[in-house]
Amino acid sequence: MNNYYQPEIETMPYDRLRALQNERLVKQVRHVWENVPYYRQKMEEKGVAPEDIQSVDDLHKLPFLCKDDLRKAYPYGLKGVPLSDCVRIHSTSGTTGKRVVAFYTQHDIDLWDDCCARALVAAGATSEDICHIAYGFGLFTGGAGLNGGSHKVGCLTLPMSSGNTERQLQFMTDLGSTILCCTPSYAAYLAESIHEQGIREQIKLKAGIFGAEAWSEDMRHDIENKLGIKAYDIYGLTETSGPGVAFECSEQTGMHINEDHFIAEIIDPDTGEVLPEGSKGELVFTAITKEAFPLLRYRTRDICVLTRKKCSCGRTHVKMSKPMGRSDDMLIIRGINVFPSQIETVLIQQGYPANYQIIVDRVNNSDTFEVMVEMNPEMFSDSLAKIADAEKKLVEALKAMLGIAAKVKLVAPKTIARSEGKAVRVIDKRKI
Ligand code: DLL
Repeated sequence: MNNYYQPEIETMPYDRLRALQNERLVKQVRHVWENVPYYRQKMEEKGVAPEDIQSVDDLHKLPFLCKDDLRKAYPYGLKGVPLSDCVRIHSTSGTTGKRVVAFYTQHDIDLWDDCCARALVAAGATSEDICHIAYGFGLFTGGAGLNGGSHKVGCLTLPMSSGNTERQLQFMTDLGSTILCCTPSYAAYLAESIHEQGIREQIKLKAGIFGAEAWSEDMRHDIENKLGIKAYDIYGLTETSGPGVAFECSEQTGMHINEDHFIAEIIDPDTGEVLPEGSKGELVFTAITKEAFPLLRYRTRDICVLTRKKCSCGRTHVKMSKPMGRSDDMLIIRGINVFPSQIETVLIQQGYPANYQIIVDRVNNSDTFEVMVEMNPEMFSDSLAKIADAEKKLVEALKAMLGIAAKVKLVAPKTIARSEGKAVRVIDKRKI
């Protein structure tokens, strides 16, 4: 039982943890230098050689990597091993044109599964549990990551994937699922459906592991009350394997970062300067054990705070706060990454002026997504039916680009407020 709690690593004293990180970092920098010409060139441009990196204290000497580098190096430019050693890829959701593609060796998958297993164990999972995974399976990392973790813990694993709520509820009640893994918005939706159908008494859930998008403490309490469970946060990104980079423990005051695999830094997003512990800034990760996609100093764009305050659970790994926002303009709507530039591309392709506004809100714990678009002056005299038709076409084009549905409203020319400085393209009313 609980055989994936790894106290020798998870409660390791700080000095031993640092020694382990130093050793792994030196080895990883050498691996990247020898096998990733794209990053080697970045190091050369900065005048850094592998010998300059002897410990975590030298990390700041290395160049950053950001999403743009990943797009430039797409698809193979940041791969650290021959393709024949890779066993899988995953990819980010809904980005423009080139997606981010991450590669995995079998060893990478094993370590990733370990990280997810730790998250499950921290939420109370044992081999007695029935783990219901309603994150998407496929290119998205959510389903595969928690699936691997659940196997390691020895839970009976239900690889449900997302959607088909009726089937989710049927299995949940018939098989007696005890742990639910999905996005917080889907958890809230499932909770609503359970209430509507009056089947709360037939549900045996005790814990939920929810992540991949921002969610508030209010939302946590709402889900916990409706489902009678404890709801735990989990964090990760495709570029660093997927979920399980960090996870909540029983204290529920931040997520422990798996520091034996990832070194975390907080930087000033404008200057790149490394900030002291406790400062709010952009989270940067260096993966020190990944073989196939070994990213060094990857800028996540997530804004948060790190703390090493003693945790009552006994784990010593640093804790990150819930992400408080992003330092780029990416929105996460119903779990899908959306960039305003994608919407602009669709509008221009369809012959509209780039005068638009995106309005995102959260109603009954579910994201609403509306795009207001100024019509062309010549459309202004069109019949209502013609305008409705044009709106429908835009809805379809946006769905094809983003992978999620938006409500589209065509408005009269010059009705969207102009700004003297940067245009206000996004109104995000969600309270997070
Ligand atoms: O969302 C991986 C994941 C799957 C995490 C399942 C947790 C559970 P991406 O699609 O690459 O990967 O999106 C990564 O999602 O940079 C954050 O902005 C956001 N994000 C992930 N987890 C959380 C969380 C997965 N717990 C991006 N809270 C990240 C807030 C989160 N935002």
